[in-house]
Amino acid sequence: MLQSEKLTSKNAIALEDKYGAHNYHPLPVVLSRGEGVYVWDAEGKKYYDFLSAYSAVNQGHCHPKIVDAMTRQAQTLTLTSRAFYNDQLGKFEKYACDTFGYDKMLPMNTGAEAVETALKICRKWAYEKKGIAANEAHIIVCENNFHGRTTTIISFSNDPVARKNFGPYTKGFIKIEYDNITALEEVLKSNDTIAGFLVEPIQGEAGVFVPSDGYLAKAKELCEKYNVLFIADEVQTGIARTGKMLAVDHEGVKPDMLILGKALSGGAYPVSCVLADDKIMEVIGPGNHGSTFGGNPVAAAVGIAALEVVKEEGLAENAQILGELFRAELNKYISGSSLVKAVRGKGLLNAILVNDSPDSSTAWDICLALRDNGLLAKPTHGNIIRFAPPLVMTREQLLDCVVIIIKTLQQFQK
Ligand code: IF1
Repeated sequence: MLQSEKLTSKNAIALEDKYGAHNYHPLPVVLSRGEGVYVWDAEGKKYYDFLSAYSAVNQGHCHPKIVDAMTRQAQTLTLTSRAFYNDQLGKFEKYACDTFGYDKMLPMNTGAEAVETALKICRKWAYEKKGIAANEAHIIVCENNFHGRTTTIISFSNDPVARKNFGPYTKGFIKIEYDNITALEEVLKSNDTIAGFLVEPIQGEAGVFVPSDGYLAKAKELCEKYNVLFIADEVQTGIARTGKMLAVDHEGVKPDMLILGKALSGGAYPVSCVLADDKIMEVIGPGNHGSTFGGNPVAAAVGIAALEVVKEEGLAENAQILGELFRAELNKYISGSSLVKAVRGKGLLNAILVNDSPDSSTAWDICLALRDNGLLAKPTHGNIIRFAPPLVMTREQLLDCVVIIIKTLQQFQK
């Protein structure tokens, strides 16, 4: 079989089913092309993408500026490893540091790797700067978190599907309720082995759970008071998704460590990083951490282009405005419907709660019908449907999508 051979959707699904590990349950649609807010399946049917590869494709599919940066760099130099310098990485590091207001960046590839990186830096900082006794450091995490798939990260997950039978688990994590500032303070004041607090500014996988106003600012304040690093996982919420460059910007919080991934490349290439100031990042020396591909020249070229697009095209402002419009339009429908309980979210990271049990197939069936009507979205936790289109969407396109979504929901109205 040649790579250029054209497959039907049916054949493509059959191949994945036979030869691929079954670690996913995809919506049955086979995509073969993307441009901006649209994707096309193998038979040429066009869809609005309302997942954006879990918020990686904020800048839209195949953004010409990002593709151009990637292809030009791919034809020039792709990989040197960090055994040598390359002439792109420093530019990317400076651009990201200037954009987000940090002294230093540590580049990696995937979100999970960047989370692991932050955890390692946090522990090392705790022993070398805070003075916690060897191997005693704890990092506070939140219930229903999602930070990736590595053995350490799933060790502090409470999702049995992600975690069961992957033990023994990594120690050193304390789990508290999300959006509960008292719970955070209780742990901080009763335990002097706390190194950091790792938090998603909005919990994505938990079903787009937005914490109460002021939660992040208060949590940051408490972390300062107890000399604990506030670590924001903005892999999903960052890079304009929620209507600001970062979700923490809504509360004017500057994390001690900022974790970025996904849209840091516009979905063109795996690019992630941790940003921190020198007083933290200086605990990392040669040999302490690294990656063959992290900081490679293609990633660096793509990363700069992806951030430039976000600024040049005002994607944060667009996400803010369209997000408000989206929730307002859906709320009009919800007020007269018993099928959907609520719409929630920030910017263009939203979800609807289907009024049925998480064990029912209603949300999945709605997503199949949305697909048939030309819009792709995926259920999470059984009865929640996430809506996260690329941020390059226009007002007209968004209103067109609202029509599709409401028309589809009406098909399910009993
Ligand atoms: C999958 C979810 C989203 C993330 C946060 C780190 C990572 C992620 C806040 C790790 C990744 C992904 C991974 C993807 C599904 C997806 C997801 F539903 F599972 F939770 F987006 F909502 N921090 N999230 O959301 O980044 O290593 O994947 O690059 O299939 O596991 P990664």
